Amino acid sequence: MQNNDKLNEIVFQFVSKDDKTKVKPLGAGHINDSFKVETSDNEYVLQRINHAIFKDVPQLQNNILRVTEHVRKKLEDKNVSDIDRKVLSFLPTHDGKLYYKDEEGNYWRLMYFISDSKSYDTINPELARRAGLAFGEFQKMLADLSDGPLFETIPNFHNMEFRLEEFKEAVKNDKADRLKKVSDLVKDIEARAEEMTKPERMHREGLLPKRTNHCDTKVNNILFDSNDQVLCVVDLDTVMPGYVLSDFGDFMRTGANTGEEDDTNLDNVSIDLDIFEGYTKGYLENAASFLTQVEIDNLAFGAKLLTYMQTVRFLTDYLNGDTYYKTKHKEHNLERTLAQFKLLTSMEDNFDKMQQIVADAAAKN
Ligand code: GN1
Ligand code: MG
Repeated sequence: MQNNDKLNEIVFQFVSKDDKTKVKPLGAGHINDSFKVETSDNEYVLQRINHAIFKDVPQLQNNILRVTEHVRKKLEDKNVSDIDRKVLSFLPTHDGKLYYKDEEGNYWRLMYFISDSKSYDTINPELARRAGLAFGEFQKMLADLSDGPLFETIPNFHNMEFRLEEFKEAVKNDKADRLKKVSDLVKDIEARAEEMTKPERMHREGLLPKRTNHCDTKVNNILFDSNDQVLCVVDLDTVMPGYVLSDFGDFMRTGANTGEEDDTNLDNVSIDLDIFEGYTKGYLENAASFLTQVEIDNLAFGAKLLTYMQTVRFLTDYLNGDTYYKTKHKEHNLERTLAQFKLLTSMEDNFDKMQQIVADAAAKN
């Protein structure tokens, strides 16, 4: 971890030198490192961008600039109040760049901290409905982004065929000598591969469009104000073309889980149908107008898919010896895998109900 002098020096690439700067760690992301920065007159979030994962930082930051400027313009056109708390804004460096590259080759960025905001890891159905409205609105606002599609910051990010290729490679190489511990799970994953690669086939057949998606719609990527009204959608690294069922599904994977993402007590883990319903209602209220029937029919499937995908991604990383996700201990990726797989089986058991909830909500819009 960087020491404070070093972090201050990085902050001063973006703002003028200040004796009162305080920097402390922030958040629980699995990829980037985040810090809260307080100066005499402002609060910021400083992030070290993981460039082993986001390989083209200039393009990544350019995407984020396009997205935030577009959203800001939409909010201005609607005369929304308090816009600075409703869309992120990033500071350029003194020489006008959207990131700073230090001597060690690390990439950094600085954005304003959204004041009096909070995020939740566990929510209730009403907050889920508000989150659904927010992510629906987010997709809607970005539907007419000018200058063509966004850059794919991680190629094939939510492409299940690609994720299975990576997984097969990891099984074949068994780099960390862990395969023998997980051979049953490997079979469980293989048994579902055909079903889970359906979106890619549908896309090739012209049945499923790509739209500008958030691609990391975790429940804690929504900021609420002190009255529990949604302020802002954050974590824009992966905003890029994708299937809407992915964004819908990733929220359910995180927000509609009665347990934790890495819960070691699997009895805690199951699909919360009330949260599922709350989010679905909110989401469709804003999104039904631009979705096709095929997209709507596949939303509930998206919840299974993203949970399966995360199972595969955690297990792949476990087999590779923990090279992608930050881990707290050496079995962490396996614990995450097992919890995600348990959630998947709970969704499978409740799939008819999930489909019915989507159909009922769609009928009202
Ligand atoms: C990562 O860093 P974080 O928590 O925002 C990952 C997501 C996964 C998630 C698993 C770039 O997101 O795709 O769904 O962990 N982001 C990247 O919780 O891989
Ligand atoms: Mg993220």
